[in-house]
Amino acid sequence: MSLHPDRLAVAQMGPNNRADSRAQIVERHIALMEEAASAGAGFVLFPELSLTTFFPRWLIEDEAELDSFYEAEMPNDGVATLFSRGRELGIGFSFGYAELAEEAGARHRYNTSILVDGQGRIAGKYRKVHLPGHSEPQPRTFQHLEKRYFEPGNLGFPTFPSMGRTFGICICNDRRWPETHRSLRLNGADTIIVGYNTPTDHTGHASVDALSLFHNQLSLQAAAYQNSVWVLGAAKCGVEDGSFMLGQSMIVAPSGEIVAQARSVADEVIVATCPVAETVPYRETIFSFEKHRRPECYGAITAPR
Ligand code: CDT
Repeated sequence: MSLHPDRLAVAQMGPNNRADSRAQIVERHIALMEEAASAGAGFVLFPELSLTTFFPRWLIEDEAELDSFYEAEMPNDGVATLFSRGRELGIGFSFGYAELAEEAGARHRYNTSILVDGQGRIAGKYRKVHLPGHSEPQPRTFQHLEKRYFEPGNLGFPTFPSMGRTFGICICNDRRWPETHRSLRLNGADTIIVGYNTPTDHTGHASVDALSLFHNQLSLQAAAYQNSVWVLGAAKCGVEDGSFMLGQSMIVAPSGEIVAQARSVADEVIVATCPVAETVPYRETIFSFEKHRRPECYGAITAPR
């Protein structure tokens, strides 16, 4: 099978219900990875928290039960087959997971995503900076307790040269902030990858909820155009444990145009040819957002709140 480094895939995932076993979920990753490889893709992106259900929708007070959603090491036995199949196929991949880290003798919880190259080596790691939701339960059917279950990422916005391009990773809510994408681009990214779990009933305003799909598309297209980068978005979607999450996974060119988009809210692979060279004209035109920036005027952006 000949995989091309310019061919990139997004593996949108349907729901991971709480009753699904890790083995079943990893099997689905492998089936999607194989489909991406048979379409010639050298890299495939999976969603945020792709190994579990989106557990921040519940208040979980039992520490051991909460721990069961986290990975204390990566890779681990539960994902070994995914890493070995990626190595066999020579395909790189990225997926999100809940990370339980030991730092300076203390336990820390992060919403994390890693980049793995075609040889199965971890080439990069990112911890979500913009955590949405709340830390205390609210009077609502589904919670969004990311602020309770995760600490804000402490790795900044690093980028990772790998597989012939420079990847920048962000996670879900991060995609709504122009600062995320600008930081990644200024740090050298030509390709931004973002996995997400976006419930469509969470803002508290029906008129805002009604525009969930539009805002997803707007964020990804603006990020691509305003930073002259490729953007890949991978949803975990459909009805997961009773909560509906939007799909609309897509690949966006540096022009801001959508070049591939999922049509379902289930497991689905989309693929596009994404040459890094296509970022160049957008960096070189009269509109070059890099060359003509005026950071001396942007102090308000980085001033403490
Ligand atoms: N997972 C995640 O970050 N979801 C958010 C929705 C939060 S609504 C409180 C998102 O930006 O899609």
